[in-house]
Amino acid sequence: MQDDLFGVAYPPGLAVLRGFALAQAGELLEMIGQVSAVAPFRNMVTPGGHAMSAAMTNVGLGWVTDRKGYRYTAEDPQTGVTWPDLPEALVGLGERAAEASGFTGFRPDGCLINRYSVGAKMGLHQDINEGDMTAPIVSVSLGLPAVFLFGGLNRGDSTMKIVVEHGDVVVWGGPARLYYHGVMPVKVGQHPLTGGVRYNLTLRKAV
Ligand SMILES: O=C(O)CCC(=O)C(=O)O
Repeated sequence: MQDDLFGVAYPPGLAVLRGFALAQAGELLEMIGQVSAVAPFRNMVTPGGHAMSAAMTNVGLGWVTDRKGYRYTAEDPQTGVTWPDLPEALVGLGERAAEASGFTGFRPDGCLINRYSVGAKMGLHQDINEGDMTAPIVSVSLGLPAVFLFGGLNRGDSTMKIVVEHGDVVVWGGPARLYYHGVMPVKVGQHPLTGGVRYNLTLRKAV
């Protein structure tokens, strides 16, 4: 049985695939470098006017936030240019991870790339901007470790703490698709491939 730091069992619909993306990590990091050269990482602003501590960019359909709200766009609002294509290798990784977690037929059309420097975090939130809630979310961790928080359908529900390391993939869908989740502040560290940074690739079926 899979469980969190404190031995709490994962809820139905949540899977943690340890090391699932390890063999592709180098390729993924190279892709992040290429993407960020044309669609730079930036600290987006929430509708409430707060800059997010994780810097973001996208491939495929891109998730964005600004004073106008949260949404998916085909173009990078910063440059007006279409987000870089979602690489087929990333689509394949998402499909295989979803399949291994019991979700068949997942075909992502967008991937948010989060970059966490030391101290960056992500508050508890639900992924609700996607058009197809039958599709799971596939979340790939690279570089420094982090504590991933996974709660329930209500913001105030208790959260489990799951340490996610380089190459781990977390998948949630079905009954857990709308569960609140977040990331605790990333701690100081050095990873041989990313230095003092954590990356997260979140594959979604946006439309
Ligand atoms: O960085 C992570 O592990 C999770 C990212 C996340 O929750 C999101 O992008 O919605």
